[in-house]
Amino acid sequence: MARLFLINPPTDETVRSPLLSFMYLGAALRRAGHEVALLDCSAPFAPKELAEIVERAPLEQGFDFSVSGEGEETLAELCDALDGKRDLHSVRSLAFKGGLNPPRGFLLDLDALASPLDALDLFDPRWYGATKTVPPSGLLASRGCPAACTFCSNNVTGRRFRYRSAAAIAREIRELAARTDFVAFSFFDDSFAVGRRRMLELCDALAGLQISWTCTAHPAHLDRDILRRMKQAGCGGVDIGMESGDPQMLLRIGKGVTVERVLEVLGWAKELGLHCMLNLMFGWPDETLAELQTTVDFIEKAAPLAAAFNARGVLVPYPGTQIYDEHRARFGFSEWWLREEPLRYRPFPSSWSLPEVKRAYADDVALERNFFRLSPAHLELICEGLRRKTEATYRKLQAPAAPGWEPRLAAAGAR
Ligand code: B12
Ligand code: SF4
Repeated sequence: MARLFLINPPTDETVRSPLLSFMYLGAALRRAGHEVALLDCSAPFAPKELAEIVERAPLEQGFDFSVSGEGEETLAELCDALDGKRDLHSVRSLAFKGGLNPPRGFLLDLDALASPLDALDLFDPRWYGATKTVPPSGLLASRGCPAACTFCSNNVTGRRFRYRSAAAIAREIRELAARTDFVAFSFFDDSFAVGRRRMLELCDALAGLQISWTCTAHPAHLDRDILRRMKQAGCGGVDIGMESGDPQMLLRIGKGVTVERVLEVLGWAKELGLHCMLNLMFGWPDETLAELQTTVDFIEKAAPLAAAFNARGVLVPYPGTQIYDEHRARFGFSEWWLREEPLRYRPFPSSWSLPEVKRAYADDVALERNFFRLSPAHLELICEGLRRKTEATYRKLQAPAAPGWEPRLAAAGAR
């Protein structure tokens, strides 16, 4: 048996609920017979100072192993190898000094994973300012996304779509409701609504559970009927990724959706009382001022239908994306994350005042970094786009909510 201490490092923005990745990893390690403890330093009241962390887990600088991709099997096998039960070279997706083992591929049978709830007791409620078990703010119904947006960095979960059975998800929700005050959550899936038959089964299983949830979905997978079923199953809001309001740019970034479709989806969602957050990004490589202006103008066009717009949204060329590979040499940002200071997004607002919302919506460190060497005119127009997203969202927050609509701000977000 190996003894593990998982540490989630402190983050500028605090995270107020147990980390889903550590729940999956902790549960997998326990099932494999290892002993686990953890510390979520991103929680508001968790120890954050190095001295306090070292007191719990004697730390040395550096690392001996690196795990790539989904970690459940690899980490458990690494522990077995450290216990002398298997050869290090047999642990796929593991790298170490003198060894780079082949990748294991994506985990295919998600229902076979140990339940993440088996590790919920490892999170101390006091880290989150609570006295009893805090439920996670997100669950997973699937991993992966079949789309191929050129800017998306979902390397860990990848393009291969895998999903859990509807019954297993409903069971997990029932168990959480029995163990905690669990009433609302987000599905953290890359792309929630893939597969019509799957969606209908899942909505049937969720209906009647007395829960409220949100998700992120691709507009191509949403129609009026699916949205209606989602609403009946407790869905309160959907984040949809559009990213550009310009038809040519939508093709260039491989978004796989048209402007007309997005407007239709927004209209259906509004009709049904679903809070639809529209995600738009700015600063694509070689984006012309006219293309950028089209997106900025689109904000006003979508505003009567969308319930909110995402905060920030200036493109970052993350490693592993097509945009990074194609443009890194020309713009000189190869391995920027090793050579430059980390991008430190400033914390999101906790107050609903207009100045705070404005500050947070426009406060995009990627604009200052200017990866794609945009001209001053581009930068000014992007600022105008950020302002318009803020104002349109703030107007919505101020307006009396339609039945079923809950005002909420875009989280720091996945895109
Ligand atoms: C929820 C979420 C957030 C939440 C996190 C809240 C919380 N309590 O978890 C918030 C809103 C804070 C957030 C913020 C950001 N996010 Co985010 N987020 C996600 C999201 C939707 C789900 C994460 C999740 O729980 N996945 C489920 C778990 C099971 O998977 P996992 O986390 O990948 O963990 C597995 C492996 O990574 C690995 N693993 C993880 N930890 C460890 C540790 C060890 C020791 C080992 C061996 C293995 C291992 O094993 C795990 C199990 O298989 C993902 C997209 C996605 N579907 O994964 C994006 C995602 C991770 N986010 C992303 C981004 C870009 C951001 C932001 C930078 C956005 C921004 N511009 O501000 C910030 C960064 C915040 C930070 N300080 O790091 C990108 C990451 C891109 C990249 N390559 O770095 C993703 C992939 C979305 C995307 N497609 O672009 N995010
Ligand atoms: S941005 Fe969204 S739709 Fe596009 S590949 Fe990534 S997860 Fe899929």
